[in-house]
Amino acid sequence: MKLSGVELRRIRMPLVSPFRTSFGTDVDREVLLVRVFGDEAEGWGECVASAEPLYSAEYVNGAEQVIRDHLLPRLPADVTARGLGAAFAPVRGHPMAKAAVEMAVLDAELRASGLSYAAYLGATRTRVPAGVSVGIMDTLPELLDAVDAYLAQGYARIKLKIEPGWDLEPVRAVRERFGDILLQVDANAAYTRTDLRHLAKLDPFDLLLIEQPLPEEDLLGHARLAEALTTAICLDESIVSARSAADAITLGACSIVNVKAGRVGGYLEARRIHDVCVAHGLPVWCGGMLETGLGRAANLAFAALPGCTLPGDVSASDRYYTQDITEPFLLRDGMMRVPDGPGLGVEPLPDVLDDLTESSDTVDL
Ligand code: OSB
Ligand code: MG
Repeated sequence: MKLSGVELRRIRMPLVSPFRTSFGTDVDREVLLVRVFGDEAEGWGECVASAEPLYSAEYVNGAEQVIRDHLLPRLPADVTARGLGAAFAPVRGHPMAKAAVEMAVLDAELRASGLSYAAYLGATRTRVPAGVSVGIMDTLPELLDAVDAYLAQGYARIKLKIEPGWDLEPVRAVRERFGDILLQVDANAAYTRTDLRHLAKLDPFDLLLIEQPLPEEDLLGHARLAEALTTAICLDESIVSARSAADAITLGACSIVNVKAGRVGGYLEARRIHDVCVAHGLPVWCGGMLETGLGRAANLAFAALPGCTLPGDVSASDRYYTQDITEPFLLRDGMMRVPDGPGLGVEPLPDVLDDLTESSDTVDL
């Protein structure tokens, strides 16, 4: 497809409540949207980079600059999503920036051909179970109230964010109060190899998994932890490509993988990671980065792949935002519907988008 221009639009979305992790607290999301103008169709992409480089090295201002100065100039005259990997390969890193462009190009391509993201990726389900990620709270009663409300809404799985000082007690409290629910934890790399014996104290709570306990680079540490714990180790930040997934699996660093397209450079690489995991017999699940309805649509398509056998961080729009930029995604019987229209199957609501927009700039190609 030939592109005439690319719009880079910045919006600010207030979160319904502050979201605290081991690396920081978010009260809103500063989102970079990428809109490609193709001769056959338009397409939308969402960049999942946060305002600050705390989850990974990327951040939204940097991603915008990389897209403008280094990725858009490398777009070939005739663009295909499949060709972007090679076109962008000379630019080191910046997977979230690359993924946002790929998402928009793929959306345009699929809208033109009438195929949905789900069909293109190879999804096998029309609905997927929804998990919810619960931030660190000031007190245990607040946490129990939050979990209670999510369970009442029907969420199929609870993920507690943990950090040193907020781990055993919240897990114990949630287990004691709610019994035999699907429960897992996410440390966002807040521990070190010296915490091995402390983390083993999570074993009696029968968690589905512990996500990314150690730093991104510490594959060997995760492998040692996996030997010492009965709880399954799941990697998020450490898995940056299909190759790193294969290496982590071979090393025994994880037995479950969280896949986020933004973290790995796009949905095509995400699909390859899914396939590597399936080939090794590992369960996969779709992670989240507090996406708007655009990113959520694509994540739901991914979450419907056959290897995504655990509930993903694909919650309803109202878990994040009072007003989403698309028609809201709803939770029904603990499940989310997978969009089946062409491309992402959803579009931004123009008035809402304009209200939330802080800046917009169209780059002519
Ligand atoms: O580690 O999975 C994570 C949000 C922002 C950055 C990192 C993570 C998260 C979440 C929220 O856990 C997942 C979601 O519901 O989008
Ligand atoms: Mg995580």
